[in-house]
Amino acid sequence: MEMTFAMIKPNGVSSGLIGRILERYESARLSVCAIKLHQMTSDDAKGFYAEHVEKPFFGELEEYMTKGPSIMVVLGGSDAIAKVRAINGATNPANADPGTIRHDFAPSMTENVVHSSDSPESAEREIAFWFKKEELYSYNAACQKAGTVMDK
Ligand code: FUP
Repeated sequence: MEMTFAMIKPNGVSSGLIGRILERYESARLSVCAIKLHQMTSDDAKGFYAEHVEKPFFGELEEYMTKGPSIMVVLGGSDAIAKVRAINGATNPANADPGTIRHDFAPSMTENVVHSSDSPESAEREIAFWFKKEELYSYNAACQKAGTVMDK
């Protein structure tokens, strides 16, 4: 079992896609181990996207990510990191396969509706970035590591 961090970005929330997106994750036998609605501040965006702060697209990314609340969610299950990346589709929706969230719902590269961790290291960092230990619940096998993920 593995845990990953996923996010339904502001246009996903404001377009009423929360239910449809979570349905895709849950249908892939992933469990919600933690969840909240949160509007990113500029500091949040700079910290979360630290690797992109110096990139030319960062201004646009920051404006988009801070314009409304996002759903922050920790998903647990077998192969969770790769599964969520596959369900989300390619970063640029123009390259996303039919049936992926970005193909079906994303209008552009910047406003690409969802995010998810790309490695065990980024999952650990991103879960700890958005959640306190007591916000993670270990109620089944898929979320069993939830309570210990931040003990390291
Ligand atoms: P991903 O791992 O799919 O979330 O994508 P990245 O970490 O590479 O990029 C984070 C976000 O920056 C993307 F979701 C969209 C945005 N981005 C751009 O707008 N232009 C780029 O060239 C690269 C990323």
